[in-house]
Amino acid sequence: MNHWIKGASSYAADIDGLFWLVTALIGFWFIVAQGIVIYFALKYRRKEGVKAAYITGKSWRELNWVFIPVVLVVMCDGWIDVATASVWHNVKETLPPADQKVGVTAQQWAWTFRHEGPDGKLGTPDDIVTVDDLHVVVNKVIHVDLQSKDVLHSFSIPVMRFKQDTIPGRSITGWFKPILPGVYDVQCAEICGIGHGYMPARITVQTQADYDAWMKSIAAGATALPGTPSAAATSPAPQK
Ligand SMILES: [Cu+2]
Repeated sequence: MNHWIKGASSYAADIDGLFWLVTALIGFWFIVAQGIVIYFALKYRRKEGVKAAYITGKSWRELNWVFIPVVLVVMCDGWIDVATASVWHNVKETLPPADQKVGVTAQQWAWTFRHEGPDGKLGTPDDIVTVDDLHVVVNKVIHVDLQSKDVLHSFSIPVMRFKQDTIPGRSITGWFKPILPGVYDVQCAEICGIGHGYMPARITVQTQADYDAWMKSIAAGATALPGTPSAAATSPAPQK
């Protein structure tokens, strides 16, 4: 997976592991099922002088063509469930303490990001507010407080393997820990209107020193959106 989309968060490798497990199991059964269909289609094709037989499917020998694959596939399903449980728990059901909090507001068709200002708190007048330009510090646990102004959007950072819907009227907190500095794509992953394809953003993962320098460079021109304190500061409940 890393060959196509870098894994840049602490849990990216776990998500990729699940992706490959599911792909391998589904791929295996796809090849087996298609192979059997093609084999039988050729083996029992129309032949001169051979009459077609009517198969009732009542004998155990015939029923086993259904039951045995069902049991095997359900076992594979259980395998996926067990492998998924711990990753899901880690990514979606736990919320490690935040090193940095970011407010994310989606709207048709842009992302507004609110960064903690010099006071280290979110939802205060010194917040650094940007549009389509998110900055975070590498190797820090980032809490994102997701809100939407209008319709459903989905906040997706493919390299972080992070994706979470934003829902009008709700405040949803998610987390990721970036481990690779760089500039990466942020996408809306939910059709949200005619401009859906035009709401790309970027995330810059940088060292603390670079982040501080960036903060300083834009602090002079920064503005805070009035009257909308972020819920990230007050509601740490993880969302499933
Ligand atoms: Cu959108």
